[in-house]
Amino acid sequence: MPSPTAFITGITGQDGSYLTELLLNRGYVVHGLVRRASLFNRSRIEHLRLDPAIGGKKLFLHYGDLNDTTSLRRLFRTLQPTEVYHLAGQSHVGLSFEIPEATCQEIANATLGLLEILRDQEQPVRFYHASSSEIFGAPLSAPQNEDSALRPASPYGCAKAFATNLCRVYREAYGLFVCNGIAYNHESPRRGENFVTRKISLAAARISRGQQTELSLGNLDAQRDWGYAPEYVEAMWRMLQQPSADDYVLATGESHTIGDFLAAAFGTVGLEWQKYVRFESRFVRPTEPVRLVGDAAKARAKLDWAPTTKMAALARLMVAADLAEPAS
Ligand code: NAP
Ligand code: F7E
Repeated sequence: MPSPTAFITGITGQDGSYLTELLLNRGYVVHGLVRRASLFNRSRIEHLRLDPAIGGKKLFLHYGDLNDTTSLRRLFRTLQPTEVYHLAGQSHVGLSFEIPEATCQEIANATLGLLEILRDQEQPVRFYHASSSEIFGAPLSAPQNEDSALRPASPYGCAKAFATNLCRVYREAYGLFVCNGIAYNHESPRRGENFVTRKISLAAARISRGQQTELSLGNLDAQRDWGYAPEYVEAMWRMLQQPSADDYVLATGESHTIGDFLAAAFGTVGLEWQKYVRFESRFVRPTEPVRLVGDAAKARAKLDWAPTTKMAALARLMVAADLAEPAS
């Protein structure tokens, strides 16, 4: 049997890097889309690319861009993937208020472009779309599940809601195998440094080493359902192994404030966060989801998936990883 072939958009991102490891471990040949940048943007997968048993043998990177459907179409024709994980896009909710057009172009229109390419494939292809809890934005009730109303509260949430609905329409209209993973926040030591959990874990590590004196943050009362990214990519893979395509909420079911995460992270290094955190209004968003907490009962029942790493353990492991990095 030939190895299954996966194509990942967003392979250089947090989730893309963990998913690549998972797929390689399960015998896949993995192809990833990378975009040209003025500085190399592959640090999260460099250990795989430089492994002589993997790079150029089981893992292949291809230049491209979500905005360039011609080259995406060509890649599909050449690679003939059996599974596509569409993870790429502008992923910062706060920044989506500053660059709304680029955000919507990359998330909404680019997903439409990929779905159109998918329609034209001759071989059967299974497609994962990285949807988000941000589609629920200002929810009418908590916890949210796959049937909750879409009430986005940011340009990012609007774009993800559009793409999520489009995936549903293409699944119904054309019988395509398209799944929405409606993921709540998932974090890790590979999280981008301008997301709140990583900002906090880095600050706790640096302050404890005397390399930083304070941490500027916005709204500390916001609540989030935080899980551990490697566990979430397992669910993405399981979705594409099902007999039929569907949508699944991926969440821990627990909600915590930014203050709770601060306490857990700074507690790891024996510091009181209140002494170091200062408010900075530029980190406050024009609108903010109220209480996002997910009900992952369907994923538990159908995918046999349940996240085990909860907020406090997550904070501890992220601070430990940042402490283990050489001081810079
Ligand atoms: P991430 O770390 O920000 O990674 C985003 C990836 O998209 C990177 O590989 C980035 O490339 C790539 N990308 C962005 N714009 C692109 C473009 N125009 N063309 C090609 N590639 C482009 O995000 P993540 O945390 O791994 O999340 C993966 C996906 O899940 C995203 O779509 C995100 O919106 C969604 N999501 C994430 C969470 C979460 O909590 N992590 C929750 C729900 C949904 P560069 O490396 O070159 O920047
Ligand atoms: O913000 C508050 C901020 O940027 C979390 C993405 O993966 O998950 C992520 O989006 C909360 C918000 O993540 C700062 O206002 C306070 O309430 O870490 P974040 P996010 O916006 O929840 C969803 C599910 C995705 O789909 C996204 O792709 O923290 N907050 N002070 C701050 N946030 C940031 N970034 N920086 C601060 O200084």
